[in-house]
Amino acid sequence: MQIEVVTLFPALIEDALRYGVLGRAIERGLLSVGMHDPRAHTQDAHRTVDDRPYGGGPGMVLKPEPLCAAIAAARQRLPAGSLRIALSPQGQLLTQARVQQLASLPGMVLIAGRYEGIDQRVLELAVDQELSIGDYVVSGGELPALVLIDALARLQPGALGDERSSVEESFGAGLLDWPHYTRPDVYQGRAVPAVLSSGDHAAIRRWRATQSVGCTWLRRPELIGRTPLDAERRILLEEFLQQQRDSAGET
Ligand code: 9D3
Repeated sequence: MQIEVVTLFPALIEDALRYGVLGRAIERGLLSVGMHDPRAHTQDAHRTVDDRPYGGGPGMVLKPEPLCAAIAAARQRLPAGSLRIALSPQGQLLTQARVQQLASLPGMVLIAGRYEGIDQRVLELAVDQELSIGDYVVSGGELPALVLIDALARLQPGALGDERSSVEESFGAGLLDWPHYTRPDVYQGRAVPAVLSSGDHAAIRRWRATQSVGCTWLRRPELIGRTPLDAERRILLEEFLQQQRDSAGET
């Protein structure tokens, strides 16, 4: 997959691309990420990329000409069938389902805004969709673009190596992880659940599935409403809730 990012801060994105799963995916050639700075597409001596908003108010708006020129340059490097996506607080919410859809594209231009936002005509003329990473405010589209790039990198075949398959991730999708433990066996008086050192792999799988569905019910009940539980998971949830009632009775 090929991604071209349009940003006023290419170094911010490039530095983050060197680490972890993302860095390895790029090293292995599973993903290629290029940068396009609208400032390189300005014509004036001051290399102006922003201007005051029509109608007044605080902040500045990204000017259409340099931004569109950068988008056009980015697009020239991409195969047919690629999409232009702007990161914007007004965009549709990024979900794992959306990441999976986008992962099948040959490439995309990601447009990261700064200041108060992007001139509406650019969004209408040169952008296919707008995406937000959630209902909170960050200072620009660069971190949201990195979030999307990272999520896409994990889905490229070969990116995760042995660590964990993305099939496993999408299988578990919709539920939270179970709790994880490593040595020592007892830490500050708290022991690791005995089942995890029992060597009984069927019991371990069952404990993890129970914890996964139970913790999701307690912390993120709305996730369970979204993907109804199969019969096995309903039984595991009943078991989890019964264990909860039992241990509440002891205290
Ligand atoms: C929504 C707040 N805006 C009106 C007061 C001002 C504003 C704040 C931050 C306008 C743009 C930005 C920069 N944010 C992004 O470009 C952005 C973003 C975000 O802030 N939250 C979640 N997802 C995204 S994607 C791009």
